[in-house]
Amino acid sequence: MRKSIYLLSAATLALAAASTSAMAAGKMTLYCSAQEDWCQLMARGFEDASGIKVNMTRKSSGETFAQIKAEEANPKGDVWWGGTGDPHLQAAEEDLTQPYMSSMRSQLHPWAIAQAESAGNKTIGIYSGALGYGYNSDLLAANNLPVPACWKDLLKPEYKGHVQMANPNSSGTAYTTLATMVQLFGEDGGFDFMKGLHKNINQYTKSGSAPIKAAGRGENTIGIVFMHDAVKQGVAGFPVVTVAPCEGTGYEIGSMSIVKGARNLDEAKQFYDWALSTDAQNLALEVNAFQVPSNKGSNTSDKAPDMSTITLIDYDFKTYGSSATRKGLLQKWDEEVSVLPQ
Ligand code: S7P
Repeated sequence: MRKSIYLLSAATLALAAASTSAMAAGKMTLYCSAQEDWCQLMARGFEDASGIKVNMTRKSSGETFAQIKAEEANPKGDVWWGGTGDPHLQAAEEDLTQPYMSSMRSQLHPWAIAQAESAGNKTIGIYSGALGYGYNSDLLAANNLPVPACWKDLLKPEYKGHVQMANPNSSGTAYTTLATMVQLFGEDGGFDFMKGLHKNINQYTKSGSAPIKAAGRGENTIGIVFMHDAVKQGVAGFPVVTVAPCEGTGYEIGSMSIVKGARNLDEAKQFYDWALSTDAQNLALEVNAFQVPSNKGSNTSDKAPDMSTITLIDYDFKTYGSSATRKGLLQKWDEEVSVLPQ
C-alpha cells in the first residue's frame, strides 16, 4: 500500500515537472503559407531547436491574409511564415502585423532587407523565386501540342482545357501572375491576356502549386506556378519541364511577419530569429524547396532555377503589395475575367 502511494506521488511529481517545463518552454501559433511538407519541417525544426511547442496551420497566402484580417480584433496567430510578399505588404499597410528588428538582419541579402524597409519593418524576406510554368511532356506529346516557350503561347486555341492556375484571391502565386501580366503588358494588355488565358483554363485551384502537382500526376498538361515548384515535380521523377517565359517574368520575395497583438510575442521573436538562420533555411533542401534563401550563408540547391539567367521584370512590390492595388486588381479579375464563359 505504502509502495503504491509512493509510486503514485512520484508519477504525479514527474507529470507536474514535465508540464512546468513545457510551460517554461512556451508555445506559439504559426500560420504557414509555403508548401505543407516545408511548413511541417519548420514547425518541428523549431520545436527541436527551442523546446517551444508549435501549433501550425497551412493555408495559401491570400487565405492567410484574409484569416489574419478576420481575426484582427482577437488575434490567434503569432507568426506568419512564407507565402508571397505582396499580401504580407498589404497586412503591414493595414496594421495587421508589427515591426521587429531582428539581430539576424546583417546576415541577409539586400532584397530581404528592402522588403522589410518598404513595410516599416513589419515584414522581411525569407526566400525568393521566379514565376513561370511547367508542362507534362508526356501529355503534351500525347495530345500533339506545340512546346510552349512564352506567356503568349498559352493563349493558343490548341491549349484549350490544358492550362491550370490558381485563383488569385486565395493564392499568392496566382496574384503574382496577375500582377506580372499587368506589369509586362500594361493594365489593359494584362487583363486582355488574363481573359484570353481564361478560355484555356480547365480549373482555378485554391493553392498555387496545385496545378503543377496535377501535371505531375498526369491530370493536367500546363501549370502556371513558381518555377521552383515545377522543378520540384521534375526532381520527384515526374515528366515535368520548367519554362522561364520568353517575355520575362515576375518574381516573389517570400516573406515572414509577426501578427499584431501576438499572444506569444517572445516565442514569436525567437521563431523569427531562428527562421532567418542558416540552420533553419537549410532545412528547405530536405523537402526539395528550391527557392533562393535570404540568409547569405544558406545553401541554394544546384537544382534551383538560376535567377541570373532568367529575364526578370523590375517587379514593383510597393505598388502591387499595396492594399488599394491588390484589392483593385482582384476585384477587376472577379468582375471581368472569372465570370466570362469558357
Ligand atoms: O512553397 C512554395 C511556394 O510556391 O508556395 C508559396 C505560395 O504562395 C503558397 O501557395 P499559394 O500560391 O497557394 O499562396 C510561395 O511563396 C512559395 O514559393
